[in-house]
Amino acid sequence: MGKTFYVTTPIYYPSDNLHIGHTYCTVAADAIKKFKKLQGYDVYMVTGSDEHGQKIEEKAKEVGVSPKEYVDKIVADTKELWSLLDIEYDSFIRSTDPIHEKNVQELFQKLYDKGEIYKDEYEGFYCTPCEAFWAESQMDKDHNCPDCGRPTHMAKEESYFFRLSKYRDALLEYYDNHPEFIQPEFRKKEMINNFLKEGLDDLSVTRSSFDWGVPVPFDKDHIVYVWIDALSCYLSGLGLGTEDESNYEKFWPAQVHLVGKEIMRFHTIIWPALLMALEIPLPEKIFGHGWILFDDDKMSKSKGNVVYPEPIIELYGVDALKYFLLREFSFGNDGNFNKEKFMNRLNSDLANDLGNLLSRTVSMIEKYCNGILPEPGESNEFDKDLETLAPSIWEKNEKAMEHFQFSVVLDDIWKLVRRTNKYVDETTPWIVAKEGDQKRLDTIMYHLAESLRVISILIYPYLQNTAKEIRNQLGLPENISWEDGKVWGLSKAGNKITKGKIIFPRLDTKKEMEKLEKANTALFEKRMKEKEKDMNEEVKGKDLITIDDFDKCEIKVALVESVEDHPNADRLYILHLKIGEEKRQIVSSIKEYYKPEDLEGKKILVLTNLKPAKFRGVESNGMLLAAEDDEGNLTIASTLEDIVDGASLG
Ligand code: ME8
Repeated sequence: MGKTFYVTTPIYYPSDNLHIGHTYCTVAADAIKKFKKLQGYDVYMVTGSDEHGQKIEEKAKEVGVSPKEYVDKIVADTKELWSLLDIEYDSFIRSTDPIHEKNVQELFQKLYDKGEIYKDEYEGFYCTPCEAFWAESQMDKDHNCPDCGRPTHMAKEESYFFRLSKYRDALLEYYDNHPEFIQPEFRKKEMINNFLKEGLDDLSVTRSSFDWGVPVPFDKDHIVYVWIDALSCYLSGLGLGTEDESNYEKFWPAQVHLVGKEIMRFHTIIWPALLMALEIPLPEKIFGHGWILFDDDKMSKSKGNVVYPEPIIELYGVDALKYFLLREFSFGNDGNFNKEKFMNRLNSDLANDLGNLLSRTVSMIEKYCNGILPEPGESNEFDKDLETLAPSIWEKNEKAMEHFQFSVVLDDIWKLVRRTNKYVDETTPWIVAKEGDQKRLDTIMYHLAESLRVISILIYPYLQNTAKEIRNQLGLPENISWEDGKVWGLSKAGNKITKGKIIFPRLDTKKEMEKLEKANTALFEKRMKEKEKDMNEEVKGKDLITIDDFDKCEIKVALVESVEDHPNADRLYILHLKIGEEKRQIVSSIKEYYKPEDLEGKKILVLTNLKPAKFRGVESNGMLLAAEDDEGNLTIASTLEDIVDGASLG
């Protein structure tokens, strides 16, 4: 069996459309998948959606749809986004997938049967968005959640508890024996100092205050804590519990879970402890990356600073976004998103360096060699320099990718891109052409094309489309082999070179920044409006009644036998009615519209099962029906043809 590699993204909450921060992690996981695949690994990638929990339940309630309906739309948008970005995931696990819900129940039952879970009562500070209880000692003086920084509130509930406390020493020992388990290294220190040093409390692993979750199999009043539900998606995503568990057997344990820094605690403490309790092997590595900030602040809808990936992709392409995300930020640390930085990267690295290198190479080969890749002649020192540099990059790339240092990887590749551009300036082919030295010209052209061939292999995991386009223009086969990037001289003389599109046009930074801002705001507003529309439909829905509601009203035809003035009110009449066998009186404010003789002997419609009420001391038993327009004209409702009093409406 070949080498396997299992990589996961977090299982995102579909509480809102995903933004550039979520895209970051998924693009990184995808780059790892493509890189490892190129290296010959059998790779499996799981992503998905974490659909249960109070936060989603509340969001759905806000717009008046069921939680499942609410998440379905966002999950569809998410899948579309991943497809737009050519994300090669193998499985998209939804925590509402029935097979996953079954797995959660079975894992929970197993923990309970083993005595790892027990029932007790919990009182403490609760963070609704994180669905976590916190001890006083873990919070700041304002009782804000140590994970997300939002306020907590006091909550008390009966709960099942996982014996997390008993795993503290085992975890520390595991970290010692597996120094690469938590990456980057400084995150391990954070986990130990912030959580493990003081000792661990047992973990509340059920909720009874809301319903949207997987029920505890033996106690239907409780649902399973959303984090057990979410984390075990990494197992369900491999097909655990299905008829064919071969992928689970083949790929578990994972080589790496990529997660944002704020969920490291769940992945480096709770998840391994649960796996230890379940006697399931632990993942090899948890990598905690930093946040993409916006002007040093966390992106959030309420702050209105959310950056969506879709407009960037639409305006500048998938590869521009991927390049920026992976090159600009150092993967383990926080970084600032800034449109100007984005435009600058695009102009300098993509348009000026790579785009320019491709277009001038292809143009020159067309001009000097009739669009056919020539046979190179003898190499001089400049040529030799390139011949050694190009195939040396892979080694650096492999090293940097051991720690997922995408920015280092791309920086090294761009050293080759720039070196090759410099090679053009050094070798001055236009002068060589003037001198008529075709052999030298052939050698230079070959070196340029060959360097681009190597570049096309190196960039493939990060910039797949660009790699393909370069290969296309150079007449290279679509198939890419990592090994081919280690060797100089594999381009075949005689290849047809075809000038294609400009891969990255130069942009007017100022104009484009405005354009991007506008497109992002438009999408933000569109999404807000869609939500409002859902809400309005819900409000309208509230005004509608069912036939059962209508059936509750008893409306009958009544004969007005006599009408008298109310003794204590100028505007009221007392109407004496006969409704079949029954006699009753109602008080009505129609005095200004009708004289008693207009009404006496007439048949009108009356709501007869209305609770009796007193008007200025006189009892009214029912209500006559009348229509009134905006100008205050009023007419009493009656039937079209005559019908016996006591007849029911319906
Ligand atoms: O935490 N910068 O889901 P989530 C970088 N359902 N990354 C960001 C980011 C930003 N500004 N914002 C979000 C959850 N992310 C749980 C996970 S896993 C078993 C359950 C990324 O939708 C980052 O990877 O809140 C973070 O960890 C993830 O989105 C959180 O997504």
